Amino acid sequence: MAARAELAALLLVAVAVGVAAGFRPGPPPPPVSEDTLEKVAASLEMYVDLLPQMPKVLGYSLKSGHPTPTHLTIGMYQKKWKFHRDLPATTVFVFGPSAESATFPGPTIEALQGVPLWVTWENHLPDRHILPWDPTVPTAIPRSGGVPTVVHLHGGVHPPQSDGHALAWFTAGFRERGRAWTTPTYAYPNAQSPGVLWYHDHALGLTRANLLAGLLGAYVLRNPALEAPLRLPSGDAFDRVLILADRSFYADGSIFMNRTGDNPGVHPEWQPEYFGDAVTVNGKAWPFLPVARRRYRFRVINTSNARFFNLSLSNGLPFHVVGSDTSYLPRPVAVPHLLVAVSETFDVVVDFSASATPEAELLNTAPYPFPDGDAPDRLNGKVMKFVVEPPEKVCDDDHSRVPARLLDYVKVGGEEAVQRRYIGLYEYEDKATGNPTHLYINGKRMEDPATETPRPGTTEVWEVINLTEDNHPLHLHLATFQAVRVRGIVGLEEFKRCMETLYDAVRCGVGRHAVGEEVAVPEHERTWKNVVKMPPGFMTTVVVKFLMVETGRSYPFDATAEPGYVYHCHILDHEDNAMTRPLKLIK
Ligand SMILES: *[C@@H]1O[C@H](CO)[C@@H](O)[C@H](O)[C@H]1NC(C)=O
Ligand SMILES: *[C@@H]1O[C@H](CO)[C@@H](O)[C@H](O)[C@H]1NC(C)=O
Ligand SMILES: *[C@@H]1O[C@H](CO)[C@@H](O)[C@H](O)[C@H]1NC(C)=O
Ligand SMILES: CC(=O)N[C@H]1CO[C@H](CO)[C@@H](O)[C@@H]1O
Ligand SMILES: [Cu+2]
Repeated sequence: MAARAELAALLLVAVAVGVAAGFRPGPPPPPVSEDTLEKVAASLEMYVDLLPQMPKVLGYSLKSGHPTPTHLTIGMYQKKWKFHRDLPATTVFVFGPSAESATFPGPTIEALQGVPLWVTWENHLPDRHILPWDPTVPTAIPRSGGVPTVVHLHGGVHPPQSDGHALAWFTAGFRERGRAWTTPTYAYPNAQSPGVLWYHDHALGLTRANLLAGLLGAYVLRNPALEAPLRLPSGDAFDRVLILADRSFYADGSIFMNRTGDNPGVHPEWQPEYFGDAVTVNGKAWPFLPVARRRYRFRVINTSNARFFNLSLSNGLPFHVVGSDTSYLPRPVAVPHLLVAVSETFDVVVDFSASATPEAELLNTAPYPFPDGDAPDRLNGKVMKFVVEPPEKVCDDDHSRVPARLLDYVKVGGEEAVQRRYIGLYEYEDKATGNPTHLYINGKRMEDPATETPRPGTTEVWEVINLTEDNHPLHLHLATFQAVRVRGIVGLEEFKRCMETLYDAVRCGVGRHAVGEEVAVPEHERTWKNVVKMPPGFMTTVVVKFLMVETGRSYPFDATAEPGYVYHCHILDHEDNAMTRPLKLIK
């Protein structure tokens, strides 16, 4: 098979480069079994650590009360972090204004719509990685050691030079730089509407390891003039970011990442999906938060490598979803449970005044891998606990509300689309083991020339066809998009065989095949998103806007500059190997 021969050649090159480059693995880990890892997680008593509030860094300065643009320097440091009262401190890679103040997750950057922010991201990481990585997946491998990193602001609408292209990586002191590197200082115009974004590492082939190590943090964009009239719960105590991440730990506190690939002959270390036994929120395993009998706003960000969360509250309180990814919904939608894909975010209000119980556990029921994998167990089926004040302490100074209407953006439309593209998601298996070896989009590698080349200011329709067994959360940089139709594929085997030969949806008769069962897009996902879940065996039609959805106008910067953007699956283990393609806007 051509793809296989090509892959083998690629691997040989990667291994040769790795060896020649003095590829430095971390120190060998102690041997460990799945049982031991589960025991470590099970030994951690739930709900003993208070949910941390990450430090806030202002992305603007207040000169005589007037917000003005500012320039921040945020570094990446190796340090120790306590994930649980009873777990020894863990070595992590984390963001912070200084080594002392760096946290897991990093500080929450608060920016204002219309006030640009510059950030110089500095790499202060040591020569060796604390986690395994695999030189046989396309990877940034510096000649002189060090940990390559580059920062992507997820959900950000910003110029390509500031997008954190996978090949714009750099090592400590900018000693070595990837070939797409252009600048140490990133510009965030903050022209887009208010919402929750998050920043994280995006280095070629290392994203899964760098995020597992802790290189991630929240970025909240606000617009008081627009948002204050909504009267959603506000202020640091009542408007909180919840960053979910699953991790497995060795008994000595170190983060566990399996060093043995499922197909060690092909990829000695790469595994198709990372699932941790412990669920952490804001850097603590199963924390608790005392809450008053009033409304709270939670901005839930799923930063797990591969775990989906199907969240619900044990006392039956609903989530009033007010936004998803970086956009508000037109009106709130109350749901009893919330399915959060990797890197997807939901902005919800919970009203604890209605709680019939003194406690509310945040539970997870999503199978892993999603949707056909194992059911969550007594460990990863729990996320955190809210401890509700007694009923006699009803809070009468809660002036917040769940408003009837939120914010509006340009209509989804779709008729104005200038281009229809078919995007096929493929997984390749090792014939002998049946285990996945790699995943591609449209059968193409990341380094193959860009085929998705939209023009700024336009709308396109993308038909995303899942030919694998997983649900892949697709993420586009720069653009926002939303699913308008999810249709089953009939005659799947025939269609799949054809697609794996021709890689051409039209010639494979997509019109005949994508006529199956139609699944409704949930109401709370009908807004401008930057991650859309792509269920397997379905063709999902998405309308993609390469423009500002607030105004319908094109971008206030040159989106066609080098090095361009990317789009990819946000299961990090897939993204790294190599479900990623360039997204190059053209004039
Ligand atoms: C690591 O992966 C290998 C290969 O899939 C597997 O046999 C082993 O059980 C895994 N180890 C743990 C601790 O999960
Ligand atoms: C999420 O869990 C609830 C039960 O808590 C279940 O009814 C629902 O079907 C689940 N959603 C998905 C998408 O699996
Ligand atoms: C986070 O997203 C990843 C990828 O979609 C998914 O595998 C994981 O389950 C999600 N976790 C949460 C907490 O939503
Ligand atoms: C869960 C699901 O529907 N998975 C499907 C994804 O697509 C592949 C091939 O198209 C099917 O085999 C899976 O069943
Ligand atoms: Cu994927």
